[in-house]
Amino acid sequence: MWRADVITLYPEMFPGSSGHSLAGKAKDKLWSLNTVQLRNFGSGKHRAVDDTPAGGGPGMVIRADVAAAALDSIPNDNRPRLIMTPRAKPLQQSQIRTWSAGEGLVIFCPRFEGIDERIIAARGLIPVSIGDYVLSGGETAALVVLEACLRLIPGVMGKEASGTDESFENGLLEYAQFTRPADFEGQPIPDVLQSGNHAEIARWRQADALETTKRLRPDLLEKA
Ligand code: 6GU
Repeated sequence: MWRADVITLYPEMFPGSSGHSLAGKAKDKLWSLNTVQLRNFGSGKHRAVDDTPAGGGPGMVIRADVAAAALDSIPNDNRPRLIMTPRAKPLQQSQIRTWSAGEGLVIFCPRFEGIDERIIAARGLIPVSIGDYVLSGGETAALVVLEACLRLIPGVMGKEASGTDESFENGLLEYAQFTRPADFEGQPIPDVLQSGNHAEIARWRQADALETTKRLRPDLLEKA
């Protein structure tokens, strides 16, 4: 069973979106989730998990020793251990495929101004960002990683959706979709999609995917 351990000050944010829809139905059958309350590893009477930044400046920083204690409480198997932070390369679908095909993930969710940098080398953590903007904490980003991985676990999605005919899987954005009514407020469904000619439909979809990618994400084409 694919297993996620999430270290957080807000365990009530989990399973969140992963507890709904198809991933939710598969929970505890095809995958499992364990949350670890970082506060339980805090120091002193107040179980402090953070301290002031070395060198000064605003906010607070999570202590490396507290984070290490929380990480060391989780079975040390071969799962990748991620740390959610905007100080990382943005996540790619190819990486999600790899993680989804493995045994699971351990995900550390920082809060405050971040976490003592030394924890990354000390515990072999992989820094992961979900894009170029700033969130208040790692939890929503961890939910994004989970949702992207879970839908690729065999059996989580119905067989009508294989997860392979999708945006990014072939280096392009996905083609546009339509359904009834045939005319929506004066906008018709493209004729070819109603022709029943599967070769022509496949050609139209390939062209649409290419045109949309060129228009919105030319960077993807340069990479391909
Ligand atoms: Cl992983 N964490 C935070 N706090 N902000 C982010 C992010 C992660 N990815 C993009 N912005």
